[in-house]
Amino acid sequence: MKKTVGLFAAGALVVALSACSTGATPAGSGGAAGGAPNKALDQIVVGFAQVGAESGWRTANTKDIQDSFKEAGIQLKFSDAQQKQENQISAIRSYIQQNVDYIAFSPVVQTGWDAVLGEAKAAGIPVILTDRAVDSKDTSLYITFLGSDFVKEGKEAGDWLVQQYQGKSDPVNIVQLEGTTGSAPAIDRGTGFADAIKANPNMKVVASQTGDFTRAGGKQVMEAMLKSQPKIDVVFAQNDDMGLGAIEAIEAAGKVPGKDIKIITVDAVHDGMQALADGKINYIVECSPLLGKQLIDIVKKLNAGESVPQRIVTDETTFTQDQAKEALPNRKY
Ligand code: GZL
Repeated sequence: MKKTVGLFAAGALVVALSACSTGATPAGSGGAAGGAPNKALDQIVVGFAQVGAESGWRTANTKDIQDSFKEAGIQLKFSDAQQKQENQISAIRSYIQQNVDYIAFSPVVQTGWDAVLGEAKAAGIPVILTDRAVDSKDTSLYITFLGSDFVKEGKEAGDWLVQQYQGKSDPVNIVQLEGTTGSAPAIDRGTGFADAIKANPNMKVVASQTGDFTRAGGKQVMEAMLKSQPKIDVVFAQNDDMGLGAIEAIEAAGKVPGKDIKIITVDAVHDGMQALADGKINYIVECSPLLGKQLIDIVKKLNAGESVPQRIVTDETTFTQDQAKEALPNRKY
C-alpha cells in the first residue's frame, strides 16, 4: 500500500495517508516516517518466510508464530522454504507482489539478501528479521532484528566445558557439529565457542563439520567422526537435533553418551532436555524459539507509528542435568 497523495481543493495539496505500511520506522531512525498506518489489527497482513522444518526448534518457532498471529487477529501469510534461500527470496517477492503490510523472515543464510530487501524497501514494505541475521551493511533494509545472541550461546557452551576441566591438563579432543553452513547461528556459535576455549591449549577442536541442524545430519557426521578420530572426549553440537543424532551414533558404536563422550548442545527443545535429564547430554544452552509475541508487538508498534529498536535480543538461560529434570514438566516446547 502506498501513501495516497490527493489534491482535494483548488491549490490546496492535502496528503492523505491511507492506512498503509509506509508509516514504518526505518531502522534506527526513531519515530514514524510519514504518519502511522493505524490499521485495524484484522486489516494488517504480514508475510512470513520461514526457513523450513529442519529441527524441533523450527517446529516450535513456527507453531509459536502461527498461534501468536491467530491470538492477535492479525492476518499471516506463511511459507516454508525447505532450507533453500531461493525459496525464501521467491516468497518475499510474492509478498511484495501481494502488497502485504509487513514482511518478516528468518534468513537461512547471512548473505545474498540486499537485492530482494531493496525491492521490499522500494515497495514501502517494512522488513522484520526474526531469529537469524543478514550481513547487509545497509541497515535501512530492515526495521529490526529480533533474535538470540548466538556468539554468547557459543561462549556459554565453551565456558561450561572449560569449567568442567578446570585444573586438568590432559588433552581434551572436541568434535563440533556445525549448523547450516553460512547461517548466523552456525557462524556465531562457532566463534563464541572457539573464543571460550582458546586460553586452554589442551582443548582442541579436532574435527568440525556441518550436520545442517538436522538429527540425521548429526548422526551421519558423528558416525564418520567416530571412525576417523582416534579419541573423542567432547561433542559440541550447535543444536539439540544434531546432538540427538550424535547420541544414536555414539550408542551404535558401543559407547555411553554423556559419560564416555560428553555432549553439549544449544536450543533446549523437549527432546534435548529429556536427553539432558537422562544423562545422555551434559549441558544445554537455551535458544528460545518463542518469538511470536515479540513479533506481534513490533507489528503493533509500527502500525501505531512508534519506533522499535534496531536490535531486540531474546532472553534465555542454560541447563544442567539437574535443572533439566526440574524444568521439563513446565516446558512449553
Ligand atoms: C537459532 C535457529 C537454529 C536453531 C536450530 O535461532 O536459527 O535453527 O538453533 C534451528 O535448531 O534449526
